[in-house]
Amino acid sequence: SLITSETYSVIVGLGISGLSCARHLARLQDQGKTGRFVVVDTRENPPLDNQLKESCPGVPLICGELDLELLEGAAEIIVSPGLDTNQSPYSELKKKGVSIVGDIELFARQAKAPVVAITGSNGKSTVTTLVGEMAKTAGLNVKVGGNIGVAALDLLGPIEPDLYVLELSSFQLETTDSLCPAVSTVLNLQADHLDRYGNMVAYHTAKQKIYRNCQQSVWNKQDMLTQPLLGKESKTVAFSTAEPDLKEFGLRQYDDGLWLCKGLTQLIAASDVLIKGRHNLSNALAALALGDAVSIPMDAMLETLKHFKGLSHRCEWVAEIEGVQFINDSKGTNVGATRAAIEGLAGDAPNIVLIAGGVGKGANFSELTAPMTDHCKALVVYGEDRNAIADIASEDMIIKVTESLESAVSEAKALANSGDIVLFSPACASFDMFRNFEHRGEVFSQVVADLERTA
Ligand code: UMA
Ligand code: ADP
Repeated sequence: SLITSETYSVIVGLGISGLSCARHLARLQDQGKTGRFVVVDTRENPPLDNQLKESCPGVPLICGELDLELLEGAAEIIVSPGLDTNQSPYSELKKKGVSIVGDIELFARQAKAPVVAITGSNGKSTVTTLVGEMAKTAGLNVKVGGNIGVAALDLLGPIEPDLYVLELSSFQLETTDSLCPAVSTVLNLQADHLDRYGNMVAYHTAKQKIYRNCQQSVWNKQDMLTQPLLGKESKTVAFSTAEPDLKEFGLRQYDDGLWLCKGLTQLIAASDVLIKGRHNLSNALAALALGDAVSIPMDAMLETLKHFKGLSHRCEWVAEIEGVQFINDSKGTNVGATRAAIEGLAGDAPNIVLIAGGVGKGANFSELTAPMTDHCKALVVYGEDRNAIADIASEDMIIKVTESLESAVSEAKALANSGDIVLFSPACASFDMFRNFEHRGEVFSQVVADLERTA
């Protein structure tokens, strides 16, 4: 009946984004600003159907195989980021002129306050949270969300904040056209999601979209793929962990140690930044450049860097058992992240026992060979792509292939001596064995806690 009677839109997917889109359209409906809509999901039991019933009573939900006629007749289709719009049926629908957008497009049409937009292969959540904390320390009313787990549309309310800080995935950027960020950044570009993109070119193109219509841009001088190709007319500032040029953010060595600097100005000693590892200094510099671009006062930003402890599941210290440190880096979901974690924690001699495994998403693991050879004494693998990871380790390294994360942890414990680090940084997605990276990290921490009790 929907099809013949009126214009309507279809939300595809009932995960975190789909639910936020339904709530948003329901609000607009109450204000008489939009027509009817329906939610569909290819899964028989989508995860959030109860929440939909509760918060949007009366909104129809259709599960299972997609109804193509329903999609074709829609004024607009709003797809969840987990769905690939370059595949059937969306690619054909696009050719027929059906508008296909995502949740960030709906957000962009509504939000008025300035937006800090952050993407990249790694460090997004850390930088997004940091910029949010910096704004809070400065007394601003700031809302933080996006790919970080709080849907952007759930940030909207009756009163506009002073600032939005959004973490955006390449998937979300693909389906967004109206966003005009006050400042945008691509933090870095390392191979990820190749199962969906096929090659780095398509992934690069999606990430570059963040610079479209931005007023200012921030990019990583050590990663040329992050340089804005779109939005060339915008003001741009670079950051790097090398010595900065005049208006750039970077690191300078002084007699009393390494300092984070803007041009020639010393901002804060690296030793005063609480989050550790060179990758985190890079994240801190990016956050400073972004905050500076939207005029967050420098003293508030530096204060934040002194106290920000970092996020859970990102190189997070879990326990010390018999002199061995256990670190949970479950958010290390690609090769670049795991490489940064190894290099960030490395000691003078190889003292890391690395636990890795899961779903490799089409990645080439060989980029881990060199950092493992330099800094790891053993490798323990588990999960779907365990053998692909084991294959790239150098021959003289101790390698254990296991069947579960539980046995991987006990093997790792047996291989580590006092002074060593057991680093859990999977370099893979988690969905072969876990709900998500948080669940995976919690299981790791639980297994370590059990070991600690019996030690
Ligand atoms: N799915 C179906 N059928 C459907 C709809 C979804 O099978 O009809 C499947 C998808 O293929 C996917 C899963 O359901 O495997 C979840 O996808 P989704 O698009 O419904 O996800 P949401 O629950 O809406 O969560 C999304 C982001 N997830 C993805 O992009 C896959 C979350 O990022 C994000 O926090 C949330 O929106 C709020 O903005 C997670 C993520 O893994 C953390 N992101 C990727 C990453 O960071 O690498 C991009
Ligand atoms: P994202 O949100 O992009 O996944 P996070 O801030 O959650 O990024 O960090 C995820 C993991 O990526 C960390 O646990 C660490 O291993 C690695 N990482 C963090 N920052 C960087 C960086 N700037 N460069 C490379 N790897 C990084």
